[in-house]
Amino acid sequence: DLTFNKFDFLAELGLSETNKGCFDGENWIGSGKPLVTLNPTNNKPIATVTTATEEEYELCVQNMQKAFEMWSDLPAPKRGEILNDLKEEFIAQKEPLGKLVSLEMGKILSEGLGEVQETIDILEYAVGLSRTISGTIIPSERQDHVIFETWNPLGIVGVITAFNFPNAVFGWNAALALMTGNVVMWKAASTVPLVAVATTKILETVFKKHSLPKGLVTLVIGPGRTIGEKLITDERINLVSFTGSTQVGKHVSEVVHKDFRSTILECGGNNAIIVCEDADLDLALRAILFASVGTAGQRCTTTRRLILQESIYESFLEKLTKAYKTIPIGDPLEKGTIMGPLHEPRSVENYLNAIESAKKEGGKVLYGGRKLEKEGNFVEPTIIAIDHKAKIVHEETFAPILYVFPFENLEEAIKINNEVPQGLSSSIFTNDMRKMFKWIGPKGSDCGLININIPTSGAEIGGAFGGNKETGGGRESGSDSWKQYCRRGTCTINYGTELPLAQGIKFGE
Ligand code: UN1
Repeated sequence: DLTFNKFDFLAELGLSETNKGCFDGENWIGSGKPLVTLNPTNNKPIATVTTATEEEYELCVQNMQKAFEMWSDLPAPKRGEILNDLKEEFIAQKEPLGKLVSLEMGKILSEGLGEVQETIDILEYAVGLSRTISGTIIPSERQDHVIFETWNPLGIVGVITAFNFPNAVFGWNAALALMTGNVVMWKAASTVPLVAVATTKILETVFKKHSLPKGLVTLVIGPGRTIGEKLITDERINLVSFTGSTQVGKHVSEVVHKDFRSTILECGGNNAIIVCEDADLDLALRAILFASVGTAGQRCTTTRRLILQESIYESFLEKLTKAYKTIPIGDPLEKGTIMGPLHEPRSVENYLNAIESAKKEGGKVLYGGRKLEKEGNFVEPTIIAIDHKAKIVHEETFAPILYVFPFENLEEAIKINNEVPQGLSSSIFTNDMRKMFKWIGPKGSDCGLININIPTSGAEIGGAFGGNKETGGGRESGSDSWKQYCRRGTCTINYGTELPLAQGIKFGE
C-alpha cells in the first residue's frame, strides 16, 4: 500500500517504490533493514529505503580514502568546475527535488524550492571561492624570511543532517568540503531518506560524467543510531559536521574531541525577536509570522520568543493573533497553504506536552494550542503569554509555539534575549540607530546571527551560519566558514644564507 505512484515527480528523480539507502561512491548497495518513509500529511507510507550495514559503511570509507588521493591533488579551480556542473544539475532538478522536500519533510512547496535554491546558491558560492580563497602573507621580523598561511584539506568529512533541512544543510557542508579538497560521507536523517537518495543521485550523475574516482561522496542511511555512532567514533573521519539537538550534539562533541578531531556543531536555537515601540510594526508583524509559523516552527532559526515593549504589547498581540487566525493550514504541496504538518506524530506529542508544561507554569494560551481534528500531523500555530523565566521557555520545542512577554527598556530586552542556554539567531525591530548599535555591540545579543528589522530565520548563504553557547559554536555556509574544512598551516620560509632566530635569541654563537 505504498503511495509512491501518486507523486509523478518521484520517478523523475530516479526514485522507485523500493530504494537502496547506501551509496559507496560507485554503486547503490544498502542491504540493511528497509525504512518506510511516511507522508506527514497522513502518515501513509510513500516508499521504502534500505539502510547501510556496518560492512557497507566500511566499504564507503575505503573508497573515500582512495578518492581523496586524487581529489585533493586537483587544483581548487578545477574542483570548482565540477561544483559548477553540480550547480547546473541542481538547477535542472529544482522543481521535482523541491516537491520531494515538501512531500517528505512537510514544509510548503515554496520553502521546499527555497531549500534547493539554498544548495544552488552555496554551490555557486563555492565555485567563486575555488578561485579566490587565499591565505595571509605576514611580514617576517627576520631578514630574507617570509611567512604565509596554507589551507589544506582535512581528509574525510562526515556530515550528519537533520530532518528539517534534508537538502540544504548537506549542500552547505558538501559544497565547501569538496571545494577545499575533502571527500564527504553523508549520514542523512532516517525520516527523510528519499531526499537523501535523490540528492546523492544528482551528485552521482555529475561525478560519473566527469569520470571522477568512486568515493568522492558516499551516503549511509543508518538503522537507528548504529551508523551514526560508527561514524563519530571512527578516527578516519577527520571532521564531523553535526546538525541536530543539543543533547546529541554534546555526545558528538565528547566523542570526536576525545581524540582531537574536529567538529562543526549546529545544535538547538531558542531565537527571539524584540519589537521596540519605535519600530515599523507592520514590517515586524510580517517578519514574526514568517519566522514563527514558517516551516511549522521547525527551523533551527524559528522565532520561539517574542519580546514586546510594554507600550505596544496589547495592541501588537491583538494584530498578531488576528493574523494567526488567517493562516491556511494544509497540504504543503497545495497552492495557498502557509503552514504544513509537523514532521512526525512524535513532533505533535512534543508540541502538546510543551503547551501543557507552559500552562502548568502559568502560561496563558492566546491563540491555538490544539492538534487539528484530521489525519496527519497538523497542529495550530500557537501564541502563549508566559513569564520569560519559565522553564519551558528556555527549552527548544521544535513546533510552532511562540512565547511572548513584555519589556520596559532595551537593557531588559537584551537580558531576556541572552538568558537562554542557546545562542543561534536573534532580531530587533527598531528605527533607532542607538538601539541598533547597542544590539550588535559587546552588551548586545550574544547569538551567532544578530539581525535588525528582518526575521530570525531565512538567512542568506553568504554569511557564516551558526551560533554560540549550547548551539555549539560551529559556523557553516558563507564568509570564511570554508576554513573549518581545512588543516591550517603557518609556513615560514628562509630564502637567505643566514639563520637569524626570532626574538633576537643568540644560540651558541
Ligand atoms: C536549519 O534550520 O537547520 O536561516 C537551517 C534559515 C535557513 C537555514 C536553516 N537558511 O532559516
